[in-house]
Amino acid sequence: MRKRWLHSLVALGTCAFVCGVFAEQPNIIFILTDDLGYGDLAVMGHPYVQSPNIDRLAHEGLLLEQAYSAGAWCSPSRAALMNGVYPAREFNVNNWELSADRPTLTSMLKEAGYATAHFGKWHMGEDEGVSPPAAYGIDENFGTQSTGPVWTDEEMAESHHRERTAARYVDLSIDFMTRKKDQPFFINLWVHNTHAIVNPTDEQLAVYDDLQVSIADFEDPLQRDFQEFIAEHGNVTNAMRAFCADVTAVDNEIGRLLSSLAALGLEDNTIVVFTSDNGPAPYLKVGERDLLIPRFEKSPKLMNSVGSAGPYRDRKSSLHDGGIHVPFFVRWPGKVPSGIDSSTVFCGVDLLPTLAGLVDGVAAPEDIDGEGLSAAWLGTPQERVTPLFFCDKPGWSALRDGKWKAHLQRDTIRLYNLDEDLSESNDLAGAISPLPTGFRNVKVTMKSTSVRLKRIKT
Ligand SMILES: [Ca+2]
Repeated sequence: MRKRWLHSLVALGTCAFVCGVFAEQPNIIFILTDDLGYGDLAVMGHPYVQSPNIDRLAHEGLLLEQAYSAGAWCSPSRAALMNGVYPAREFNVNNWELSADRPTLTSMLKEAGYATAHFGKWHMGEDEGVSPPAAYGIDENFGTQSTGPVWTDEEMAESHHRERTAARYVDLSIDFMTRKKDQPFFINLWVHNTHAIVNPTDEQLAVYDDLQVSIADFEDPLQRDFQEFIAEHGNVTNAMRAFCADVTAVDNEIGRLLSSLAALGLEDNTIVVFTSDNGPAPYLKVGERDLLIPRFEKSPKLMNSVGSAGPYRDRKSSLHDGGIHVPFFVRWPGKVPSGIDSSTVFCGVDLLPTLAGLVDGVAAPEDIDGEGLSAAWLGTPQERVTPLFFCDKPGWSALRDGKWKAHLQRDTIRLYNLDEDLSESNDLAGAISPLPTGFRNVKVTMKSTSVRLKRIKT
């Protein structure tokens, strides 16, 4: 695991501003996967997955090793990417609607002259009367879990529908950038892979016909998960074949997108960002099957995920790193140096202000939580001004400040040193007194924000 062959970051970016590289507005393609874990790509150390196209993005661009989603599950994470605000501050957990009162990445870019599109899963408001993606400055959109336009019921009933969606979204993206190539454009390509149901076609599955899983190939936290999985299902190989096939399927589609980008002559002036909205999904045990929603009832095993959080503890819905620490790559040839930045702590809330720092005529709102980290993208690692805060449901919040990560659950505080304890297994809260600077008021800080979220919920 973690046998990465990327070389270390070499700072090349010092002339970026001086040389006037922003004279022409860059296009931006933002690829968001769904429930893809930190360890679920070959470049991130997965022992079986074949992901050559996404890996190429990482190799040609910058890999931010300390990158987080702002939420531990889909909706809050996505809202934060769009408006740069912590989910705990104002995300409406009653109807999952993205705030219509704030500027978003797309509305700001549209105002700056960009053609804007969203293709794929939305999941920031789909109830009747909720604002559609078009209300957020998006010129063209198509996908799911919004007030439209979306797939028809007939299309969704087709065999392996979910496994064919990425191809449609990439078709739409290619068509959009072909028509808009003479003006700056922004595309949200938010695919469904690798969210359950993971049910690849025979053709997609054939890549992994010969795969046999050895759980010793994975980090300790996942070995324990797999032992439980095997105890219930007999083996983990079939589920792993399906999961790997789902990653490779979307990788093929991303390869097709990148080839078209190059064929259009747009590769050098396009920022491509790749990440995931949260960690790998948990698998359901026998006693939890009553939680299955109707669409999974016929195939409960397909609800399960064998995605990998690498060395990190827990999975989706957890504020341990396994739920929120995600793969994150940025490619911008000639501007963003290739390599690994292992020190800059980046979060989904930072995407809007960071991109604002790379596009002329766009200024991030002052009252957001994200920090502009464009200098890190251009080759100079940055320290955050404020600690990262996580809270997307009542009763559990977390802070990350440098190497320290603190959790507050109910009245209990736990503290971990991530430099020495990636799996957050050695609680130092009782051993260190006083707490490190920045955490002395941690209870007050986290509780006050948690209380705000609780009020929204009720
Ligand atoms: Ca998700």
